[in-house]
Parts: sequence; structure tokens; C-alpha cells
Amino acid sequence: MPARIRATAVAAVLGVAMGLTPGAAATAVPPGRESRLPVVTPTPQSIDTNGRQLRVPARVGLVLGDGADEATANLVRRTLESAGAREIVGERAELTVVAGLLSDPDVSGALAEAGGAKPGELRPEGYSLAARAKGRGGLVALAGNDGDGVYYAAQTLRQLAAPGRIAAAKVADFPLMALRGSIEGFYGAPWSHEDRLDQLAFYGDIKANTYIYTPKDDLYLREKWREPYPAAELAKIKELIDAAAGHHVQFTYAVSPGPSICYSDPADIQALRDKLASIHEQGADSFYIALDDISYTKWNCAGDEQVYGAPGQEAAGRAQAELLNGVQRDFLDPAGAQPLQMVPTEYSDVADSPYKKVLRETLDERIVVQWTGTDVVPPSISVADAEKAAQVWGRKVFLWDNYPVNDYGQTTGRLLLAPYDKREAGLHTALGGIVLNPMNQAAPSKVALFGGASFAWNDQDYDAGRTWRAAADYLAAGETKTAEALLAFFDTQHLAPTFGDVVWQPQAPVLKSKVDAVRAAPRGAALRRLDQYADLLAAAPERIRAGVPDPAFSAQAKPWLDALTLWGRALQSTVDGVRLAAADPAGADRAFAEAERLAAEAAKIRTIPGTTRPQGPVRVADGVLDAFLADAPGLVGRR
Ligand code: LTM
Repeated sequence: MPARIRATAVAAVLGVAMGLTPGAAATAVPPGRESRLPVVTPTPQSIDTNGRQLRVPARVGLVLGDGADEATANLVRRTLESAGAREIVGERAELTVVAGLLSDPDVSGALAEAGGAKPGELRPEGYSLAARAKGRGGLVALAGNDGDGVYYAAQTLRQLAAPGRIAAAKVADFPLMALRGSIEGFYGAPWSHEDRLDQLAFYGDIKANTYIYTPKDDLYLREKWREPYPAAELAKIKELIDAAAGHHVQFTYAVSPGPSICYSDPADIQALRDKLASIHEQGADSFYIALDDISYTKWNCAGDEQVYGAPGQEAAGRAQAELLNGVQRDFLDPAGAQPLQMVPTEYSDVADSPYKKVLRETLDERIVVQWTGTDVVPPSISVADAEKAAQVWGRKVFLWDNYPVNDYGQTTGRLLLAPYDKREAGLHTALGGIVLNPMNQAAPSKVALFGGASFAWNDQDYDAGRTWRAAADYLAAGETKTAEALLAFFDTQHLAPTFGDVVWQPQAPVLKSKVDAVRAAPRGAALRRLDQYADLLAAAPERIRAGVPDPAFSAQAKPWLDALTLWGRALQSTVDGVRLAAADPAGADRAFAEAERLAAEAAKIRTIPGTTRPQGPVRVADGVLDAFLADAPGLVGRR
């Protein structure tokens, strides 16, 4: 169902300010009051204005119906308080919010009263929202198809509210993909416990419902998978499980026995069940077996050769299918847990093989299979690719998207902060869901995760550029100057590599368009625009440090922000050199020399030891900024 989006004024203005390409800009805003709708992300399936905006008085009513849990109630309260409510009472008032299940007559009655319509079909996690002004207040109905839907209605209300007012809107919404979120599946230092708690809250905000726990460097899930977690670690996992539930996120625990398992050894099968049981006891009911990055054409024990025959793809498929079906049948079914999820050893192509054939034919049909695309880090993902994957796996696959993960050689020294892009609209027809494998830097990963969750919710109306700007706005808590600084920073970390030489997102497209204009005509308007942009870049790190409320963002991006200050100043000096060249050649040479000195200082800054793997000097708009600095003197005859 196509969305009717009228809410793009803010995004369009930011897009113009950033000099983004027309393709990335938001759709035109029709004149009149409709443009007052703020951007809501993920884009709802349908959103429209509903008359004049609602005023938020000091005293507001909050009536909770069936299905409005504590998390939803707290979120609505926080939203109303931020909008100016000082007293929230449990009955109707001048402005009232009614929240609960659509099946609750009080809630459906309020929805009709506020001008909303009941959906024809009750899609899981869906909701209807209506906010209509009345007198000096109004009525807001948050009607969920289920408890998740009520929570998501409250998340939409959060975005409709602003100090003193709530935008009048009618929203009918539901996700197109059932699984949306992240898989902490990278190599290198795992996220901290605080990072994870913060991420889970963030997932609630972006309507993501899935967090798969499988950091490669958690010893107890891969290298020492047979050993139980120490009590303190288990307590942290429990805290994550509980926090996830509070944000309507499913915590999935993924164990990785592949490097050493003996498939035919009952002791190993028992050890695997014991491990899963120890997590189940903490409250988890979603489990995953990761069989990626293992050598599957050799056995780990002699017994496997006796039971499954000579090692090879087909034999590995049989051994794995038996293991996985056994976990589903003997552990998950009796426990009443969610269907098992898994990543196979062949996860990055669509070619049929003896391994895939045996899994396709023998794996319990409920078991969910992950796939990374046509490569480990594919340059794009099309509907046709996903359909082929569904064919070879005999089921809709669940995308493990290796973006923005930065644990491989080509990402050395990089943050990956481009928009979530190059995934084809319509993928919901062939995929069961999408999880992104993030960076070791949890807070900066939010840029891509924000986009991935939005795409998975509504791939039909996903706009990469608009969502990217909405992510900046979210990180900046709505502060325009900070969002502008963030977008300039993101542009300098825009390059997205693959495992090979192909780059699937270019480096610094905004900066490049400005330096290209100066290369073509090193004077006048082009030079003035680059000069302004150099000022923006040089000041961006300080604006980000002061303006992004989450301190983890600046802490984790520190080397890149430090380097950007220097690179920004180097660009300022270079622009000075270009400007002075004709009138003051000696002054120009001094400016170019200063730029060189600053760039050399910037080039010494390295990633934070013990974080990303691999480590190295940080890159900032590399190939664009450094190239321009090198070429600029020649452009004006100074070399
Ligand atoms: O992608 C998968 C299924 N496995 C690994 C990830 O753990 C790793 O983070 C990425 C990126 O290097 N590549 C993999 O092969």
C-alpha cells in the first residue's frame, strides 16, 4: 500500500542546505497546512493531516486500555511532559490520550471519535493513530492491533509531538517485514553492556524488534561454547533479555559451536542444549545456531567420519541439518520457544550446491535461514537475488546485512556512515526480515541501523536520503545546527567498501561536488561555497561534541572527529591559498604550506586501540579531500 507522505518540509530544507542530489531530496511539500506534519520514521504505510494541530495544556488525560503496557505508558508520559504537560491524570481532560488495543471498545471508540478508521486487516505489530484538535486541547487515540502495535503508536506520537503542540494526524501503519534490527556479529571488541542497553532502547524508538547476540569475540559462544557463562556474565545477559522485552525487542541468543563441534558426539549435543538452556533460564525464548566462518569440509572428530562419511559439502549439510532439527525438536519445541534461526556455512551466494540441497530438503521448514546477499558484503541487493536465495534455501531467507560492519581489511580506519541504500524496494516479498551487522562503534552504527529498520518496516516508501537526514536529526535530538554538522561529518565517512575493489557507496559526495566545482573554476561562487563548507567541516566536531546528547557518539567517533578538525582547517587554508594566489603569491604559498602541515598531523591519528579490528590510521574523505589539497596549488599556478 503506497504511503501518502506530506511531511517532508524539514527534510527538504536540510537536503538543500547540504547540497544533496535531487534523487536524495524529499518529495515536494504541497502548500498549506499539510506541510506541518513532521517527518515520521519509519515512513508509515499511510499518514495524513487531520485538521488543525492540538495544543498541549498543563493538565492532560492519559487513559490506558487493554494492551497498553508499562513501557508504552511511560513513553506516552515522557512525550506529553516534553510537550509541556505538567500534570497527567488517568481520566479524560482538555487533551486526552487513549492508548490500548483496537479490540478494546474504549480505544476503538476514541479512534473513531478522533477521526481514525479501523484497519481492514489486523496486521501484526500494526496500529492506527488519530490525533484531532477539539477546543483548547483534543483527543489522541493510539490503537494497536497487538501490544507491540500500541507501543509503536506511542513511538509515532513521540514524533508528532513538539513543545506545546501535537500535529493533527491520521496514521494507519504496520511493518512489511516481521524481523527488523541488528545482529551483533562482528569480529573485534564486542559492544559494552552499556552500549547494548542503549541500543535496545534505540531499537524501540526506530520500531526495530530484533537483536541477535553473537559477537565473534565472546569466548563463551564460540571458542569456549561448551563452557557455562560465569555468573556475572549470565546476570548481564538476563539484564539484556529484560531490557529488550521492555522495548518490544526480541533478544536472540546465537551460539557458534562450528569451529570444534563433533556432530556425532552425544556429549557435544548435550553441551549445546545445556548452553541454550542456561540462557533460556534467564528468560530468553529465541535461539540461533551460527555456522558461519568454519571449515566445513573437514571433521573435528573421527566419529563424524564414521557416522556421516568422508568430509564434504553434502556430509556437512547432513550433519548440520541433524543438529539443527534436533535442537528444534528436542529443545525449542518442548520449551515453547520461537523457531530456531541459523546462519549456514554457505551464506553469501545463490548458487545451488550439495550442501544447500541437503539442507533445503531436510531442514525443519520452520527453521529460519540467514543469508548475506550475493556476496559477504554485496554492492546491492535486489528482489531477484532474494528470490533466488529463497529458491535454493526452500524458504524466505532472513537477511544478515553486512553493513555498516567495519571488521575487514577494506574498512581499516573507517566509520561507515553513508545512508542505508541500494536495497531494492519490494524486498519484503522475498525476505523474512533484515538485521544489520553493525560496527564495533555502537553509537555511530545508529546511522545505518536507523535506515535498515526503516527499510524493513516499509521498503516500498523508503527514501535513503530522507532517512539519513532523519537519523542525523534523531542523533541531534532535533537541533538543526548539530544535525547539519553530523551530516557534514557523515559525508566524510560515506565510502562503503566490499571485500574486493568495488566501492558500493562513494566517498564524500557532497564535498566532492564542491571541490569539483572549484577545480572547474577556482574562483567566485564555487570558491565561496567551498569556503563556507570548509568552515562547516572545521567546526563540525565541536558542534557534534556539544550538541549530540549521547556522549558515546563523540567518544567512539573521537579519532575521526579529531582528524576532521584538522582536515577542515587544512581545507580552510587551502581555500585561502587559492583565493590569494593572484594578489599575494607568497601568502598563498604560506597558506598551502599550513594546509600540508595540518593534513600531515591529521594523517597520524589512529583508531582507538582495543576497539575496531583491524586498526589503522583514520580516514576522512580520503580520495577527495587529500586529493584536492594536493592539486589545489597547481590549479592556481603555484606548483
Ligand atoms: O557475515 C557473516 C555471516 N559472517 C562474518 C561476520 O561475522 C563478519 O562480521 C563479516 C564482515 O567481515 N563477515 C563474515 O563473514
